[in-house]
Amino acid sequence: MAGNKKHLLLLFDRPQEPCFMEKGPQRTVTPDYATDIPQIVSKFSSNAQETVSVNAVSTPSLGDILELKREENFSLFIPKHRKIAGRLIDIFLGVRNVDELLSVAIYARERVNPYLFNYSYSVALLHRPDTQDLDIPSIARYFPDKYVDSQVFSQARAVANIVPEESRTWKKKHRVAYFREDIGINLHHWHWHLVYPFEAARSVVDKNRRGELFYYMHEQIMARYNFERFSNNLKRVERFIDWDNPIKEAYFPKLDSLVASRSWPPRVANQRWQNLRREVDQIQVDIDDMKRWRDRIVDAIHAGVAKDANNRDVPLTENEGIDILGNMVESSILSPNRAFYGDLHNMGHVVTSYVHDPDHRHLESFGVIGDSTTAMRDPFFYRWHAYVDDIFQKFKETLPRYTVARLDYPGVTITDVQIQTEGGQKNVFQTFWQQSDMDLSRGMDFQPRGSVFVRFTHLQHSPFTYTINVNNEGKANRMGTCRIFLAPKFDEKGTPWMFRDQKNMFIELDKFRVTMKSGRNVITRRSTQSSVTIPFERTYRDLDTNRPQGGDQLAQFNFCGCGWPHNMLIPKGTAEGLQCELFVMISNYDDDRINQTIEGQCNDADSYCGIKDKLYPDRRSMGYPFDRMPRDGVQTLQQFLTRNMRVADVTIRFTNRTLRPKSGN
Ligand code: CUO
Repeated sequence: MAGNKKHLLLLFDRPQEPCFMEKGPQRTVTPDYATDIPQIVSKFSSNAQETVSVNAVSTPSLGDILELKREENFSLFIPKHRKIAGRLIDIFLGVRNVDELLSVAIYARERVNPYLFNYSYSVALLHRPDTQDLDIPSIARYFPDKYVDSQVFSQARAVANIVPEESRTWKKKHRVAYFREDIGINLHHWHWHLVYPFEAARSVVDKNRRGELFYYMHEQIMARYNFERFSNNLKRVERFIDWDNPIKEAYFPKLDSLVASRSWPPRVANQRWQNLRREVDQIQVDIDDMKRWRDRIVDAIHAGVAKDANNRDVPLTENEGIDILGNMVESSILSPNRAFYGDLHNMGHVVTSYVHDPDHRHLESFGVIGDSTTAMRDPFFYRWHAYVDDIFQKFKETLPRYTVARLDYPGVTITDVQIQTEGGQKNVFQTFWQQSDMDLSRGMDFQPRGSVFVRFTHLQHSPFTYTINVNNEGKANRMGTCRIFLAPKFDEKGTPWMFRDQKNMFIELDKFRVTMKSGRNVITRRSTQSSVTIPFERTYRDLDTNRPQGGDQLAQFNFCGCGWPHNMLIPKGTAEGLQCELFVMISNYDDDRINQTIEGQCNDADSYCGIKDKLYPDRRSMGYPFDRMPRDGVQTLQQFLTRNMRVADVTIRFTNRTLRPKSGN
């Protein structure tokens, strides 16, 4: 049969295997484009139920894209890699229609490094007008080696060879690093960077407020990680500020790369950042370069003005400054002057990832922190991002404080806030462990067909409902934005917070529009509706078996895969109950509103991911009202409150029990 849109997705399957081997549930085979090896085709495709033919097209020149060998690892943080990824994306964006894309993609897939292919192809499918309705499958299914302990694969291979056609399930041992190594969290982070690349065609990179969202999404990761640390009697992460000092944290990934056929390099304790001289990656960076970039950025913050390449002023204004700064620090191609402000955050990842082999004398590749797919596993990721966040906070400290007038919603008073957990007590969140199964067979190259399930254990919470009582003193209906945040009630010493510190601990739980009639209103909202999360099924989606048939459900399913995994919405808490403060605010919708239609768009995790091809759906600064220092005289959260805000004392109670998978496997 002729190729069609859905066949484009088959090219994600079994990334190391050639196209002429069967892919997908129909065991579809596509020709090995432009190489003619019919004997092998017939040998491998004898079971195929579907064959796709593709049109001959003029083949693109792949040039330096081929310099990254198939067995090497790929990282967007490495300038050479991101340059060739940009070229490949442009090739995929440049072909005229779906038929040609299929041909060109098959041609490229046979030749290009599989990680590079997967990344560039995903970005292109997300951004081409004729393919953006396609769902990009979860990368964990195709490159499970980036998420799952290496032992699992040797077991999977051994058993898969003995019982070829049955589903097989293995238990994966739970580890203490339940947050850092959570598959869903790492998938969210990968997907976020897929939606917001920092280098590609300008039309792909230049999204509304992307520099600000880089700041905010990573600020929330830090707040969430610190919350988990509090749940385990640990202090907040210390930012990595003295770059000449050794890195205390060791990290041993225990992952094996199935594609690169080698393990990820570990980092032993007390390594120091070194100047990089890696000709093979075309990287030459000195720690002194990093220090110069840092100083120039800090100077720009203090001056309130950056300089572009022509030495013209780029003012860091109250509303847009954070966006410009985000692009400078990350950095993205939107940086006002990349030569001058450099590539600070990205190079922090790179320098750390090569700390074991800075001049390539051992021919080693980068560690997990050098790849956005795996970076969040490394404890040092949080020390580096704590540093990066601190730069943004320094800038925020220079901005005007919110006056009462910019916080209040005259005539709107919240009189009560509570949460009710299903089958539990009022104002108590319940957390526990849950097991789930994921089919890895799509990533198991050259293995017999049939499902290969891995069982993994992750954090979970009971569903709950917010109930918010609001009084609208006006005669007419009023619209507002309800903003819900959560933070620990006490600092690590057990003393009540100063507002200036607690504001950075608040994690966003939800944000939604409300209409209030005159008089008393009771607003209820379910935890599963959260504007920061996507449902568990979508994080781990299997496009073939979970896909709804049509209608509303299908539209929901088609929303993008970016979003915090829902099972990680509530931090773990403690057995005795971690005391927290639940903050609810209703702001005036007139000051929040963005005029646009978003129907059919990917928007259910818009707080952290924005909305595809649309404006960020909230006019306020991201993190409002906690993104500024407090007004004069405000020391505590209680003093910060205006009538349209309310705080409830809540606890998070963790029970050390493990629920079996829902499917009962
Ligand atoms: Cu997401 Cu540093 O930006 O990993």
